[in-house]
Amino acid sequence: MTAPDTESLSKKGGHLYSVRMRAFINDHHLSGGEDLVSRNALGERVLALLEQGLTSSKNSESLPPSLNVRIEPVPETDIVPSVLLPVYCLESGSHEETLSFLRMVLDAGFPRLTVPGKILFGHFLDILGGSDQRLSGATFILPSGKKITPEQTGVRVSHFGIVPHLRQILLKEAATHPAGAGRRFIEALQIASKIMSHPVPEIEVCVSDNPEYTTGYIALKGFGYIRLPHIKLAGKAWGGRLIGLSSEIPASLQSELSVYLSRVPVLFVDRSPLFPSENAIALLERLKKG
Ligand code: PML
Ligand code: MG
Repeated sequence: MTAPDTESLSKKGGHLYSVRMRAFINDHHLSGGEDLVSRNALGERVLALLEQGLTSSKNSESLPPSLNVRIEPVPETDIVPSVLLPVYCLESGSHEETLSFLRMVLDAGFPRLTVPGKILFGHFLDILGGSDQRLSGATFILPSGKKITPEQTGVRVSHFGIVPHLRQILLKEAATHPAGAGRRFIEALQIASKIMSHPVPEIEVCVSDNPEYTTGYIALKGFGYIRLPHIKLAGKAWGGRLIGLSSEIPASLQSELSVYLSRVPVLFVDRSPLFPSENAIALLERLKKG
C-alpha cells in the first residue's frame, strides 16, 4: 500500500475540499462530476469540472447549459480512506456477447451471490429497455428479489475523491482496454469501490445514461470491477445502477446505507491491480474460483 498523498491530506487546518459539479438545461440533467482535493489542487479541478459540464455530449442541441458548482471544506477527520477495487475487462465484440456474459455471471457464475441473479438480470434488462427512466440514482435489490428505490429517484452515490497521481496512472493503464479510458471510467470505479466499501452491498450492475457511452460494469464483493464494453447499444439516453444487498436489512439500516453512499466522504488513497482484457471463458473461470 502506498502512503496517502500527503499534499492531498492537507496539513493546515486538516481539511480537504469537496467539489461537486452538475450541468443541466431546465430539468434535464447533462453531466455531473466531483472530487475531494487539497486547497492547492482546487482551482485546476474546478476548471476541469466546468469544462466537463460545458462540453457534455448529452447536450445534443448545443444549448448553453446551467452549472451548479458546490465547494465545501471537509474536515480530515471525517474522511474515510479507502482502496479502489481490482479492475478486469471483458473482451467482447458485440452487445449480444456482453449480455450473454452478464447473464452467465448472474446465473450462478459467481457462487457467493445471495441476491437472486436471475431476478437482478431481469431488472437490468428493464433498465436497458428504458422502462425506469425517472430514476437518477441507484436502486437496491434485496435477497428476496424485492426492489427498493430510496428517495423516489434512487440513491445518488456522492462525496468521493481520488488522489491525483492515482487518477493519472489508472487513465494511462486503462488505455490498453478495448473499452478505452476516460473520466467516466475513473468516476465509475470510485462509485463502485465506495459502494463495495460498505459491508452490505455484494453486487452492483451499471449502464451509463450517456447515449454515446456503451461501456458499463459489474462490481462484485471480494472480486472486483469488470468493465463491460457494448453493454448497451449506442443512441439510448437512459441508464442506471442496481445494488444487490447480501442481507434483508430493516428500513433503518437501508437509510443508514443511503446516507453512507450519498454523504460520507471517501478518499481513494490506493488502488488494486488493473488487469488486461480477457475473454468470457477466462473471466468466468476466475469468477468461479472467487
Ligand atoms: C455513467 O456514465 O454514469 C456510468 C459510466 C460507466 C463506466 C464504465 C467503464 O468505463 O468502466
Ligand atoms: Mg452519468
